[in-house]
Amino acid sequence: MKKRQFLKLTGIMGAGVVVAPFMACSEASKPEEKTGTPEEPTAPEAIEFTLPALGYGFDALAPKIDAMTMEIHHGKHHAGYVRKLNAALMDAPQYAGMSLEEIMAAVSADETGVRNNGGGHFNHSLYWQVISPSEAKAPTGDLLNAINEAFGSVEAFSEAFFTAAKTRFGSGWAWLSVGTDGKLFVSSTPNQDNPMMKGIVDAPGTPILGIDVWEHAYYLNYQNMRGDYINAFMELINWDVVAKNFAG
Ligand code: MN3
Repeated sequence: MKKRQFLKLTGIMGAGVVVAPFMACSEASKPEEKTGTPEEPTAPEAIEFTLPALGYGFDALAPKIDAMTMEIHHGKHHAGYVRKLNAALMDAPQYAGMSLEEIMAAVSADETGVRNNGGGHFNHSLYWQVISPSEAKAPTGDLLNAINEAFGSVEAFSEAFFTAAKTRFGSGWAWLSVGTDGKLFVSSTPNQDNPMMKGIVDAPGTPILGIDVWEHAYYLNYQNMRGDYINAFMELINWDVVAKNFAG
């Protein structure tokens, strides 16, 4: 934010031809000094989100999700959301000091930069975790009980989740979330929206499992066969992580 305000200021100074030449000269020299120090970590209003490490190899989920898809998805798509979120927050000082979760809860529909890129960062951070390599291939314990209570059976949950992901028109996500009543529910959202965005979505809640159904998540391996990707994803789900999200 400081840098952008500074550039605006120097733009005005540059346009002001009435200022004395020595002033214009000294102002013009400052942007070069600034570019020598790209990081300003000590600025109190600086909000810098970072790309979380994947925590496992790009090929760890192959062949269900191939290494190139993982590398591009994490290193290009997710990284891009983080970068653009940080840029959007430079113009949104009302979010200073907030966690990503707090920003999601507060963002409004017309704040497209924070909505799309904050959502992109939140959603992908969850996505990498819930498909991390694991031996836990089915829900157990309290989570199993909650699934049975909400859906009747794991099979019925799987069908609801699959359908939500398959029928999401265009780009978006499908979710398993804990609702405000404490019960589990399945929903889907367009683009990078998520159930945390209580000012935007129809069904607010805390997502504990999410599948990305943007084509970039599966097209290299599955082309137009979104259903095959969803089935592969569901076989990859790390139910230990989902249970931890549920408990948290
Ligand atoms: Mn994605």
